[in-house]
This record gives sequence, C-alpha cells and structure tokens, in this order.
Amino acid sequence: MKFGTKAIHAGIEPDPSTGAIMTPIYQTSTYVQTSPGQHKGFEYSRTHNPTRKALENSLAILENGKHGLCFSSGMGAIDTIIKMFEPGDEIISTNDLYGGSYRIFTKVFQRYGLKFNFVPMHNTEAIEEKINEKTKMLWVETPTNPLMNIIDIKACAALAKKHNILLAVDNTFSTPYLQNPLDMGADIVMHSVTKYIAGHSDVVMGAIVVNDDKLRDTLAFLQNSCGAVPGPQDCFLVLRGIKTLHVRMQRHCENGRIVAEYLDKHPKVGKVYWPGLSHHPNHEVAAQQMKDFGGMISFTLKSDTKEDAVKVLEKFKYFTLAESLGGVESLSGHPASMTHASIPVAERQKSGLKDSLIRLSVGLEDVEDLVEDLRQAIG
Ligand code: P1T
Repeated sequence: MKFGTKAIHAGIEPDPSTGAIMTPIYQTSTYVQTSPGQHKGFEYSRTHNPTRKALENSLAILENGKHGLCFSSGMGAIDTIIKMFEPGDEIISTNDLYGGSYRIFTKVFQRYGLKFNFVPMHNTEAIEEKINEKTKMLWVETPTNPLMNIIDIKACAALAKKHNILLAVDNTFSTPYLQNPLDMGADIVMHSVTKYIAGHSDVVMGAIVVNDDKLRDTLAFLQNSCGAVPGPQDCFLVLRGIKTLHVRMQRHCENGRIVAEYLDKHPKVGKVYWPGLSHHPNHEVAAQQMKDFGGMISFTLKSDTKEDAVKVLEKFKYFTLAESLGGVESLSGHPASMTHASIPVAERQKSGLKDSLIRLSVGLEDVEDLVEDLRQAIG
C-alpha cells in the first residue's frame, strides 16, 4: 500500500457496532465488565481507548512500525522514553534540538541522575567519541529545530548497533511522509503530533512508534503508570488530519522550496537554512534519507542583528508570529526568545543558534502571497 492510501485507510476499521466509516469519539473513562476481568478488551481509558487505539494503529502503519502509542503532548512522549533509564545512565543528544527537549533533559532528568551529552550529530564522528559503557541511547532530531541540520540516521543506527545502545529519532519536522527512521535502523520514532501530523494547530499530542515487543511493553507500562494520555476528541481530530497528511506535505514542500529559493537570492538575507538547497552542508544526506525537504526554513539577515530580525517579525502579515509549526497556516518565530529560550545563551552560541535567527513554518497558502509577505517585511 502506498503512503497516501495508508494515510486514508491504515488502521481504520468501520465501527463494529454501527458501521460508522469514521472512528467514533469514544468519550468514556471506563468499560462495563460482565464478571471481574471479563470485558471486550477495554478496561479504563488511561490504559486503552478505542479512538486512541485506531490512531495508534494508523501511526504505527505510517511509520512502518509494529506498535504505536499516543501521548498528551510531544513532551509527554519524550518524558516516557527517558523514564526507561536508571540513574547513572547516559544519553547522547544532538546539540541543536527543540528547547523543550533540552529543558526536560537538563532541568528535569539530570536531577534524577541521568547524564546528557550534547554533540553536533551531523558530524557522526563526534558521536562515537562520547560513547562509553554507561551510554544507553542516541537522541536524534532531523532536520534539527531550528537550524535544519541533517543527521545521518543510517550512520547513527550503525553506531547504535555496534555499541548495543538504542537509537531514538524525533521525526516531528520530517513526518512519516518524508522519512521513516525505523526502516533506517532506529529503535524508537517519536513525534510531536501537534505539528504536521495533526496539521491544523488545534491539538497538542505526542506519539511513539516501535517495532520491538519488549520495548513497546516497557513504554506502555510507563505510559499507563504515569498517565500522559490524550483524550478521544483529540485523537479523532488527529485521525481526520492524517487523512490529508500526504497532500499537505506535498504542498508544504513545494511552497518551502519557493520560499527558500526566494530568501537565498534576496540581497538583504544572510544565511538560509533549508536542507533542499544544494549548498546546505548536509544536502546529500537529506536527499538520500528524505523524500523531499519539508516546509521548515530558518534564516538570518545580512545585518545579523536581533533588532532587525524583530522588525521583520513584526511586519509579517501571513507568517503569523507564534510558537509551533506544521499547521496549514504559515507561522514565524524568533527561536532565541521563544521556542529555544530555555537553552542558556552559551549553549545556543555553541550550536550556532544566533539571536538574529528567524524561523518560518511555511504553510499551505498561495505561495505568491507568502513571497509578497516576505518582500514587504524584509524590504
Ligand atoms: O509541543 P509538544 O507537542 O509537547 O512537542 C514538543 C516537541 C518535540 N520535538 C520537537 C522537534 C518539537 O518541535 C516540539 C515542539 N516544538 C515547538 C512547539 C516549536 O515551536 O518548535
């Protein structure tokens, strides 16, 4: 089955009691038992819910995986993955990553005795240097948020295998339409479903997909024990969003290319970060592991000052200034003071995240209007 067909049909069965073609919103916390332990597969909605189950099956199939698990947010999914580890364990993470991921690693889990090493993972050699007998997992984001570095998933999988450690990939920016990390040897795929998968800026949700049965059981145990599950109404909205994921992603990529190429030629623009540009330092790896290059673009102005970046952000009409990404509408952001403000300045500077950086989530509007918005804002 091809991706678009999967997006519409995968994991979805007509409702067994009514034949409803759309999975109903099972707005229930509990399920009647005829005798203790005798039920129809559902006991309590923290553990299972039929609407959530349909979504988990759909996501597993889209990622070419065996098991899906949905969470109340992307952070809820990350929290559950990291809770698999013990004090003293070490995790190697990319040094350019979502500020909230950096925050939970350093401000929450470091307090419980876990150690995180941040390295520029687009340089695969830098990873191996940090691996020791305590290392338990590689944490990859690709493209990275917000600098759009591309990390070679197959090379990371080879390293993880060699050292008998796990490889987790935050696939939020790519979506399963653009790349499937499990096919490239990853053990865990994680998503902020809030973004492209839901696609309409109306839901906060996270997901994990794995192949290994034991890994699934450990994660499901932690999920059920700690409780970060999404409600059925949100699951319904995401099931609806998924049905157009392939069509939306095609347009995000098309519009992304036109916007990136416009910025790249603009005399007032300094650097453009988009993996589809042939001069992007990891363009070759991106071309190998991604179907297309996505709709996330960052750039700086030639003047390279925060003040000028803020002026542009204030002038946008369609690139609305807001956190988040991946919805039908275009958004803009200032990572240093918004999504990545929780990363200390010195760390941001080490990874190359400047105060002058502007991040765009290119939406599905007519691209002529988006280019005109850039023209009037940059001047
Ligand atoms: O917001 P939430 O659904 O909890 O997902 C967290 C998350 C995880 N991973 C990546 C790569 C992300 O980009 C995010 C959330 N990011 C934003 C809100 C943002 O504007 O970058």
